[in-house]
Amino acid sequence: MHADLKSPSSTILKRVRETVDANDRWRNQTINLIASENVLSSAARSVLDSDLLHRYAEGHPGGRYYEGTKYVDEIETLTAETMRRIFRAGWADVRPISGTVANEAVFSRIVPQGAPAIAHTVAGGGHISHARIGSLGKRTKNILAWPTLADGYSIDPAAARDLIAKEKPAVVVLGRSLFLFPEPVAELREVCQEAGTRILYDGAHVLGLIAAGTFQDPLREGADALNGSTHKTFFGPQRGVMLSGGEDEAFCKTLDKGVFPGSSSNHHLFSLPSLLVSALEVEAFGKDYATKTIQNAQALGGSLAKRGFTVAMADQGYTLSHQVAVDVSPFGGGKDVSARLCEQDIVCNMNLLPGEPGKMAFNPSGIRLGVQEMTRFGMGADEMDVIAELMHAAVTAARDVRAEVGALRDRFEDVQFGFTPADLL
Ligand code: DSN
Repeated sequence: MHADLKSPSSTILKRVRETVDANDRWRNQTINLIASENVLSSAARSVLDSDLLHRYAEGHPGGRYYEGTKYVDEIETLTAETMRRIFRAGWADVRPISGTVANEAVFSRIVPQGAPAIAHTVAGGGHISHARIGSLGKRTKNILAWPTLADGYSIDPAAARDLIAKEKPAVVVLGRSLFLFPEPVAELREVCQEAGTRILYDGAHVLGLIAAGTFQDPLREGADALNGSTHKTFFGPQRGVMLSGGEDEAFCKTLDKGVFPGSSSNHHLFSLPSLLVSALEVEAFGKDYATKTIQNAQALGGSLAKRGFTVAMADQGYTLSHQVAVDVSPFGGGKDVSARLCEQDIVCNMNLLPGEPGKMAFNPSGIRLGVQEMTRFGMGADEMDVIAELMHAAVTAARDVRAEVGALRDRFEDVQFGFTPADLL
């Protein structure tokens, strides 16, 4: 049936197609440095559009509340098995539909109302779900900030141990959104055990690096639970995952209840096969990809510094992850600079710098850059240097760089480190 060609709905329908196509065309011409995003392989994309878009599957394979789930049961079982294998985890739940939903599932079950907790502040790079105004804040407002060293970024392990021993928090949250260096999980393990404190490691940003063994190994170092989103350095579709060692069955059962019925019912089945394909890609290509991603982040930091930018944590080599943070206050601050870069087709976000007060969140000094997507398109250190040059030209308004950005992207159009649809046949 065709809509009346003069009706408002027909105009809007046409606009839906136009905007989606325009976004596709534009994003293919941009250098995307948003640190929380990535792109799917052609194989992982090819299984997104299926009948599973329409279906429900509450509970677990073998214990569903709906009939008709025999095929999704198989996919879900294989996905959980693959995740357990990749992370050497005794227990995995692949049902959370995002990292925040995974966090909600943990907080809702292990944090008694009003109990003390320790997490990074948003100014300290923490995620909004760890904050008083976020998911953890629904359980408790008694959220203490991690004490930091003079660099304003690193947790002070001695002061942190004292704080845990004194407050005996229900949970401590490690992992952040501005995530440059590993967290001191091993250093805090013993005091947490003595205090009856659970360690939640939010590995959303660095999940692909953890999978590859190139960052840190939270479950071996002492984290009780490892949560993450599956679409940043772990380059799958937009979902979440919860992992645990599995030795403490009662704890895993508690987490399981936190996912269903605690924080989700159906779990967006259409993207589960895509997660399985992506997880198998992480297993096959993840080490090479993660190694190159970290090298590229360090190269971008060096190339920006060479051009006069102040890159955060320079004395510690800028980063051991996919991210770098840059002080752009001499060029007008993070809000203005990120907007100017976007006008030139270089996409990133404004960000508080380590040590900067939270009240500056809407006009911070910094920008956060993530190289994980450009690395997946096959870029290396030479391209990082070109990106630094284009950013410098854009930020100093030396010239319009959109044509150069587009030309660079034209050379890197195909997603690497993945399978093709033919590999699924
Ligand atoms: N806040 C997002 C980020 O780090 O970009 C993730 O949820």
